[in-house]
This record gives sequence, C-alpha cells and structure tokens, in this order.
Amino acid sequence: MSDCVFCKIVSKDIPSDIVYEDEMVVSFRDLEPQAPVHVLIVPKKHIKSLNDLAPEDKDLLSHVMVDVIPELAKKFKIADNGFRVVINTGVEGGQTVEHLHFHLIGGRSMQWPPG
Ligand code: DGP
Repeated sequence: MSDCVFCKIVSKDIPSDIVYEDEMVVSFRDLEPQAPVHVLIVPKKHIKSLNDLAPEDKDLLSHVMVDVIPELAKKFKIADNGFRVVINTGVEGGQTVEHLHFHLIGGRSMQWPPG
C-alpha cells in the first residue's frame, strides 16, 4: 500500500535498522523501544491487522511463530530469560500502524496486566 509506513520500510523507501529479513517478513528495531530489545516483525504482504487474516496466511503466521521469533530470541539472547510477543489490534488494542506486526520485547522484567 502506497501510504503505509511499514510497506515503505519493507520496500526500503524508508530506512530502518533491519535485524532479519527473508522472503516473507522483515524485522527491524522499533523507533520507540520499550525495552532493551524491541524489534518488530512485519509481513512483507500488506495485511491490515489480526482481523484481516485470510486462510492462505497460515504459513506466514506459523513461519513467524516457529522460525522467526525463536531465531530472533536466540540472536538477542532473550530466549532463556523470557520475552513478550505483542500484536496490538485495532483502536482499543492500541494499534497505531495499520499493517500487521509482532512486537518482540525483552531484556527486562515485564509487568502484567499491560496498560
Ligand atoms: P503499534 O502501536 O502496535 O501499532 O506499534 C507501532 C510501532 O511502530 C510503535 O512502537 C512505533 C513503531 N514505528 C512507527 N513508525 C515507525 C518507523 O517509521 N520506523 C520504526 N522503526 N518504527 C516505527
């Protein structure tokens, strides 16, 4: 989508600190980090939110969960102590960028419930 900031990061029209990339996703450091490790995992395909997934997106989701997140958790050495994965969805879910993304956050103790 031409006016989507994450599509522009995927296409490299906007610079970002990319930490991982493959044929399905790109991962880069969040502009407003909430913890020592805070990266976003963004599908290259423009999907607006968790509400907009299609049956053909199952491979993408399992790839993120089974392959990408564990690899990044190891890369940033947060696998052993633990980490948090967040998918903000819609207005009340706190989603500010309308392109599905997974926050991978770690490197400090987390609180519950989130704000
Ligand atoms: P959310 O609230 O779940 O939609 O999170 C959007 C996140 O995206 C937020 O933590 C800040 C980050 N973000 C927004 N614009 C940019 C950008 O241009 N570059 C980077 N690296 N991060 C961005």
